[in-house]
Amino acid sequence: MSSFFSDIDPVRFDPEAKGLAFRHYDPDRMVMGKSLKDHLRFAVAYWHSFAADGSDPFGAGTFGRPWFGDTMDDARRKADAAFEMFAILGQPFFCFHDHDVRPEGGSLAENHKRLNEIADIFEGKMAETGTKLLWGTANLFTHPRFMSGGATNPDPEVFAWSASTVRACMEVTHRLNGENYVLWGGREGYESLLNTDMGQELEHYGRFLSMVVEHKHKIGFKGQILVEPKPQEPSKHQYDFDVATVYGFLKRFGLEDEVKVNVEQGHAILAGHSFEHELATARTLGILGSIDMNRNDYQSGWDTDQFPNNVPEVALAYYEVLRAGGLAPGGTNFDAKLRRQSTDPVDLIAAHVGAMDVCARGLLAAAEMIEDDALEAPRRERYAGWESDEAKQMLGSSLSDVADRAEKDDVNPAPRSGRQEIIENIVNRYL
Ligand code: XUL
Ligand code: CO
Repeated sequence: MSSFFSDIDPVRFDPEAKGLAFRHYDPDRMVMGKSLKDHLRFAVAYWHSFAADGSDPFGAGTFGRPWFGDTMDDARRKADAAFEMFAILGQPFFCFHDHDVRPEGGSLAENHKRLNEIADIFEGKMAETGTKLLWGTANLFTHPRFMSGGATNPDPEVFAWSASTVRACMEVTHRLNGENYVLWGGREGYESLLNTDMGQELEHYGRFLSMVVEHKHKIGFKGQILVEPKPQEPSKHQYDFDVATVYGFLKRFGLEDEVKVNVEQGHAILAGHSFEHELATARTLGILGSIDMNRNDYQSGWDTDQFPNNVPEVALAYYEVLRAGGLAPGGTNFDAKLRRQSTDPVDLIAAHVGAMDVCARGLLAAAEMIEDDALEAPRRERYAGWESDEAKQMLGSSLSDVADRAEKDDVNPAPRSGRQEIIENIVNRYL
């Protein structure tokens, strides 16, 4: 067993504690008929916590973990450290890409063999500890073969390689009882329109996603298939730009009842939206699947993947989640990484503990607003005019019928306040 976190005790809920403790996240606390643990369904992202090395475009890695290397022994040591951390945090879910958990082999067959060997280890540790898999995914973006995309690569052999990789990852996710399978198309997009056939790439992408859905049914995988929108980075333009774009794409290929979205805070900000806008869009369209919780820096303009620490923002995000009926079978995956100067084991634990507390505070505030009808009462009042039969009838009639009625009654509506500041003041009482 790895002793990477050996001097760190399991973290408990203790609002009065001086050291490392949950001050707000009491997993068993009941809110709106469910425990906080079941509402939030926290997951650790294997890539950021155990594979990231702290490098940035200007500097080398700073983390120097004892499992860094490209042998299967390193991969086993990494798995030991990961499950050690899950125990300290109270057995959250976890998420992984194939590339995070096993070293790259020289062929598809070798990659799949290695992935399955690590999955055997995960299977044993999951049965022992109770940690579950929120989702699995394939990394179709790091290796140079994917530099022009996976499913949208101009080279059909890369399309084929991607199909084999995704099939292996889906089947491992299924074997580990993963509750979702995610596709994030970081390289499914373009660098330059000058050398890109966008129409053909979109066709291929649609077909690829349809194949994934067909395979899900073929193997009896009951989890959700999720696409994770992001507008750019690493590609200049990604086809899954934001939730609305993904919905249009799903409609086009007839997949809107089969595929949902995994919405990430930082990606929403990169797309020029707020997190709650993206969540509200997904809720309204009926495709909210899961969330990647993190925080983007508002000045830098790139995807910084910091741990969340802004309670007002997180509260509005969970407000949308609760309005959508909750996250399950999705969850709250911390797609977040340590700053490169945070090099100690305890930094990794503290980052998750703080983030779990921030999410708990946000969810508690959101639940209270819902239970008090604090936002829905004024919202209902604002739209109350639409409750009348006359108003409802308009929606079933023609433009001329509505226009004739407006002219006959000589309607002349007076502006009514939207009361934004009053409602913002109401929200502030809950934070
Ligand atoms: C990249 C990102 C990915 C996905 C999984 O920005 O968010 O880590 O969550 O591939
Ligand atoms: Co993500």
